Amino acid sequence: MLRPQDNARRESKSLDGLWDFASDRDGVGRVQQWWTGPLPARRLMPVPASYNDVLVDRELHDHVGDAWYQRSVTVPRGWSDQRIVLRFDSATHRAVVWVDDHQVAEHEGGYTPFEADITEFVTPGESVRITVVVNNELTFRSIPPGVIQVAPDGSRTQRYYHDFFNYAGLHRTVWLSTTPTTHLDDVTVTTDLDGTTGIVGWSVAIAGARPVSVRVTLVDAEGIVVGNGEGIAGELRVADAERWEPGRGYLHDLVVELVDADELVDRYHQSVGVRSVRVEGTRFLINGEPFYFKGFGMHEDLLVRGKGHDTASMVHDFELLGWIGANSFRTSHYPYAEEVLDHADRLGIVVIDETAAVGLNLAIGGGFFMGGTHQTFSEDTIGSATQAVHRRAIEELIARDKNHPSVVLWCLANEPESQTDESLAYFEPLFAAAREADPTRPVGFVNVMLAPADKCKVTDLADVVMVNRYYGWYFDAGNLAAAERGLEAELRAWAARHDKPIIVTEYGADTIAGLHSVDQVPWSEEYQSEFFDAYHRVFDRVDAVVGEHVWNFADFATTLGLMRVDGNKKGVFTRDRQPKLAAHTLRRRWRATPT
Ligand code: BDP
Repeated sequence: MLRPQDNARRESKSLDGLWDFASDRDGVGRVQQWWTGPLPARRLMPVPASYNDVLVDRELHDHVGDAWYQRSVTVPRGWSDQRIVLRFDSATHRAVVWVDDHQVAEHEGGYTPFEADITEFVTPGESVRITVVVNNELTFRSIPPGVIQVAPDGSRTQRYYHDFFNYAGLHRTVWLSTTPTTHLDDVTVTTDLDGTTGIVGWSVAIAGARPVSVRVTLVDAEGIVVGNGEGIAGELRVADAERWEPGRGYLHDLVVELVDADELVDRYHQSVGVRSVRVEGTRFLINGEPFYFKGFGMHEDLLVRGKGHDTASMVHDFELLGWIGANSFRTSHYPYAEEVLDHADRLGIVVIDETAAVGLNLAIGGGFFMGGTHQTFSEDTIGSATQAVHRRAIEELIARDKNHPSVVLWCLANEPESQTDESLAYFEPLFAAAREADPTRPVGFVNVMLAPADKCKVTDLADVVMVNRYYGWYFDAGNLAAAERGLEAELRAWAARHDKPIIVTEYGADTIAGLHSVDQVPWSEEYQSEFFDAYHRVFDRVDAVVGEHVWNFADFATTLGLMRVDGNKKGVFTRDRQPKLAAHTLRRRWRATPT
């Protein structure tokens, strides 16, 4: 599946803007077939945005179930004899789509795109009604998992095992687009380096009946052709290739064309960053050079829009990453909008790309609302059905993001149970699926504090050790000397057990902007800053540590609870992107070393 594009053979039209919207509180829309006419009790809702915080409506904020979107669109009159495609960049967490009365698509998973060929249901120049039902329920069969509690009065509350608000809706652009009838269905690019020679491998998938041949042209950023090839798969060798590097997002354009004799049938522009990624012993190598990750775990989280993508906010967040000296981030805890990866590609920011598998651990959170002990991996909880959904989520993530040079590492889950035989059995096939889908990038997952080096079984499957640690916060809160000792002992234990690079993917302390103290008082700005200093002293002493990702870039929304003060406050920036004291601490450290 390729993204919509405008070129000599393809056109696209965004369907962003105001849509009709109705939340289906009583769950009757599917039975009453709401797609067959105008939505009842409709209001207007912007796309892209989460629907939760846009309107002043507490019930909608906490809505559990279906929500309906609808609009009409006139199909451009010039789109005859084309294949017409309707695409959703995301619909969280699952959706069914109708064009007029025809169901055209159904998709599970809130953070990856899906599309439908709607050519047979539309007429260029005429208008059609598009209806989407988006469902936000989390269960043991979804990624991420959750439980819906039903009160005696029948009202439903969504509970979940992760620490960010369950925003839902149409978070990203909806597209109408064309391709020729015989068209490029997919393009896969791989890159490597042989000394100063860049190697660009390509392979394409073609759909349609017309006999065509494939021609590829590699163009550098100055518009100079640096390679040519033919065939559905092949390899270009570029002498003295300009490389994509951390801090320098040099991009080539691979122009892929389908031709029939001299006629151009289809064309697709695929941007390419020529770089290599390898893990050797405890080193993470980009272009053969050891890379040290400096940056954050982030969230797609904005005032009003929730998880809705916003270009201005995205550009500003990247500016702040540059200001503070970060060279990388993790898409905690789900795949981000593709526009974010495009921007990382352009700027040379390195990305750890994560699935939405967060909260596969009933020891955390389970006791909070279910009482008793519950087995994480079992057919009654997270079992083979979840595993199938998880596997599809991994495959869809890799299919979507495989061509982004910024992505250097796949992260299959955040803090799952990983110390049991059941967890090993659950993850073994998922690691295999990721490696099959992409043999070129390392694969890992993020380990939780409950499963240290001598207990964790799943890290054996990974290329990189990734750990989230909260010494000085959830353990030894307020005692940074103890935190420093505990952290160092643990990281040394990981280094002794695995000959692999270690990335500390989370460390952080909740901090209320404006709260100050000369003592080491948790929640104060000084505490957050000194907390980071303590961690950094340890990282600098443990050679296998090749990365530090602070939790979190900015404060973000969560569910209500006594552990949270109007959300999670571990941001180095506030939710409206003002720096806390620790931002300056990080800036001094990160800008002191080159990218
Ligand atoms: C970690 C989770 C992250 C949380 C963080 C915290 O990976 O999602 O937000 O803890 O408690 O366990 O702040």
